[in-house]
Amino acid sequence: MSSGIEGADLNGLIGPVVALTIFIGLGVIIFIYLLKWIKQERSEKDANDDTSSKAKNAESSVPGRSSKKEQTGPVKSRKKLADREPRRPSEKRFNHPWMLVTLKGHTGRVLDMDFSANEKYLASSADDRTVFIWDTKELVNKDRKSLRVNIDFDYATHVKWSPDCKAFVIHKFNENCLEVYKVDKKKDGWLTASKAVTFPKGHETDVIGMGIASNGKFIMTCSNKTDMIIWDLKGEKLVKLDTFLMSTFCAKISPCGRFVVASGFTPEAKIWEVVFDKSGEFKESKQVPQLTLGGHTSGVYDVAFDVQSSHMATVSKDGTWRLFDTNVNYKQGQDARLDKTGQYDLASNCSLVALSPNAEVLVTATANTLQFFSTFTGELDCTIENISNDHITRLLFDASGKYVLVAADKQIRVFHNVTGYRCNIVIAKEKLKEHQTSATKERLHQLIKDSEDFLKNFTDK
Ligand SMILES: *[C@@H]1O[C@H](CO)[C@@H](O)[C@H](O)[C@H]1NC(C)=O
Ligand SMILES: *[C@@H]1O[C@H](CO)[C@@H](O)[C@H](O)[C@H]1NC(C)=O
Ligand SMILES: *[C@@H]1O[C@H](CO)[C@@H](O)[C@H](O)[C@H]1NC(C)=O
Ligand SMILES: *[C@@H]1O[C@H](CO)[C@@H](O)[C@H](O)[C@H]1NC(C)=O
Ligand SMILES: CC(=O)N[C@H]1CO[C@H](CO)[C@@H](O)[C@@H]1O
Repeated sequence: MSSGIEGADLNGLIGPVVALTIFIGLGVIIFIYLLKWIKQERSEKDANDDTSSKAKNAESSVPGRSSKKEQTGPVKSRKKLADREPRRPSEKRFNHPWMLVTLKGHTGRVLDMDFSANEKYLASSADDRTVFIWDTKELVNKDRKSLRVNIDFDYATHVKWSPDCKAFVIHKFNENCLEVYKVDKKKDGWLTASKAVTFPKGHETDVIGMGIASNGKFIMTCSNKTDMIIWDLKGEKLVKLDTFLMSTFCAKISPCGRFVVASGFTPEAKIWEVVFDKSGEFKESKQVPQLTLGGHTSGVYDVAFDVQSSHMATVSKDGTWRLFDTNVNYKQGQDARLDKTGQYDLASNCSLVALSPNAEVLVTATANTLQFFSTFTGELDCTIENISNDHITRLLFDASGKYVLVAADKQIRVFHNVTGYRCNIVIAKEKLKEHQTSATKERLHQLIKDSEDFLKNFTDK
């Protein structure tokens, strides 16, 4: 409008001065429009960026992140470019009533997670050359503490805590070897970590499994071929095993620290006992055929344990999971017993399984889908889809069984074990049908009530 008036003036009267005014006026108008447009863009972006402000604050509270941005100009500008790209909907907008919080801080794919035995810390590793240590007490808090440990020229495919919680061990991808980091308390109560020991290289090909026995007696690594190594904690090889699985997909140590398990191309998971003599010297590792977890018709992708190593679960390429009772007298020739089996959504060529500490809930992950099963009924309770663009890399229950942690892309998402509360009710009602003392009855009724109260918050499946 104003430009119209000034345009009329120009027709009649003074030349250059007015022309200049017009020029400046137009400039100001354009500038104001631009400002408005930018503001709008921003607020839209903020609204979309993250529905959970908790997670967002958490990201900014991670020490080291902001300083990294300041140091490295190129990263900053690259990030800006990325912001302008069209948003990939499932990544940015994913939310679910069962999801409690998202742990952000990694800038690469999260590859592994592990809780310390004292339950105080969660360690996570990613291909961004970092290991993060999170304070578990404050996982839900916006101001949760975390420590970022840089891995020089390499990244950790696996990270595990030592049983005394004073060190963690990583497997480095490029060098293909283990490295131990000492963890110390600082004066303010939080932690620092420093490189302590590097083990010699043990395998020629990629390592697919690594663990530290809870009794502190050995470390296990296994390659994607068939070679598994049992190490002592100083980095000496105690023994090298052949898994005879053609190729190995999964290798783990049982929570009790007595067994190692491996699965792969063949349709069963095999178990070895790692034996030490009374003086603590390594004696032998021998396969326990009674505990072989079999019955699948195709390769076994993953194996999981409950907290007492009395149940083990497998997921297979044949589209089923199987839960075994392994609390048997195998020395007397008793075999592991099949407890329950079920079908899961097999959408990719690598699936994961996790078992709640009390073995009542079994969770499978395949591609970017999670499925929760009750092992009491064997039924599927809930499917959560499209958690991320990339496939899920790790699944982990916390020690209380309240939460399931899911690593995918750069995030760790924490879900409520809602299925566990539903199981509580079903199992308690089942127990009430039997003869019980009045104290037990009261306890069961209380458990049912508490679980129902909790579930009121999760009416939306
Ligand atoms: C095993 O690891 C090697 C690299 O060390 C890789 O080239 C190969 O593809 C892997 N095999 C499988 C089956 O993943
Ligand atoms: C799984 O399949 C994808 C393609 O569908 C392939 O790129 C990948 O290497 C496969 N992974 C394994 C472990 O076979
Ligand atoms: C998940 O993604 C697939 C493919 O993009 C889509 O068909 C499906 O509807 C999505 N499911 C949910 C629950 O968003
Ligand atoms: C249900 O949600 C409310 C509000 O978020 C919360 O105060 C309450 O503690 C929750 N109940 C349970 C049993 O978790
Ligand atoms: C299977 C399982 O561990 N369920 C647990 C889920 O969380 C509730 C609340 O802590 C527990 O009571 C369940 O045992």
